[in-house]
Amino acid sequence: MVEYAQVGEYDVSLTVTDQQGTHTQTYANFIEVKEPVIGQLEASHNFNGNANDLTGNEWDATEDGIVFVEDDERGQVAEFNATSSTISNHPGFEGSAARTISAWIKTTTADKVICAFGAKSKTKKWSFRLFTNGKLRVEVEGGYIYGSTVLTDGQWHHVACTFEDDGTPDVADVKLFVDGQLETIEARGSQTVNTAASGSVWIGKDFASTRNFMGRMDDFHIWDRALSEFEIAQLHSVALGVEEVIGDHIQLVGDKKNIKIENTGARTSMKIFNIAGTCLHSFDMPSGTKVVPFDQPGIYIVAIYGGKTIQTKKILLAN
Ligand SMILES: [Ca+2]
Ligand SMILES: [Ca+2]
Repeated sequence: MVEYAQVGEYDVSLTVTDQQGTHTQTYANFIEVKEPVIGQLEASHNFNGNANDLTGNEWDATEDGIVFVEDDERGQVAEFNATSSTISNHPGFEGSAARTISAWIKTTTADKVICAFGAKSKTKKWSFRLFTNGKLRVEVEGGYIYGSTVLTDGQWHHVACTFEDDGTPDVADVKLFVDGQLETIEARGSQTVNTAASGSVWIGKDFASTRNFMGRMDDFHIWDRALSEFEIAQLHSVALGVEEVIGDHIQLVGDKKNIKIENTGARTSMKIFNIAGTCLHSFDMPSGTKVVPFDQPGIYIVAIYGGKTIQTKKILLAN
């Protein structure tokens, strides 16, 4: 394995020698070493009995009429009744700042809002919602983009929008995701993204009083960068918790910047990845307890290798 101490581009040379002589071919800038991608999870609301932010960033939300109920599939979730909402202390994003919003939703009612911030004037709004046709939509006032999957089927769906300034920040650049997959875009109406400062993020409402969310919501996340398709797929595919059991013998507990692993079974091997898929730790785990430290809070994926099977769990670490 070759290790690079610094980010940058590196040439690769290949030298072949035989009886005829030696030939070297060099490929310029063949390897690009990038900064590791870090999961900048800004706010995380699991709605387990309250709307507090679990990241430790203290973006707790004010509950305005929502209730917390036990859902058969997802445990404790928030229930919205079309007049309720939640107002996060998170200030949202200004201008063309990168962003990702993700959540689980379950609803039968179209034309409702998942989250919004900014101001109701051209280019200044950010409303992430279900359009009148039940499809996932982002609009900025004067421009929009929407997907092709109807989400008002009364089933749980993972939804996300990501945005990154490509030099010409436009709502047409937004990526939408349903159940971990990039959405096929059905329609877009171009408009600049220049979100106004609003000081808070509304969860379950925007500037139209008829659009308060109706249904259930869980695991609402705000990230200060555009997550990749791979990361969104990870968010969707693996359940998230601060305590998880893997198989009969492995217990994981997320405790601030540590994951504590308890193994009451035989030796096994484990890997821990960040949400971008970079392997951060790889080790054999004998029977006993091990505490694995991390530099920062975020979502980490723990994989246990036993024979031909791999089991994975996602652990949220708070500040
Ligand atoms: Ca929950
Ligand atoms: Ca653009």
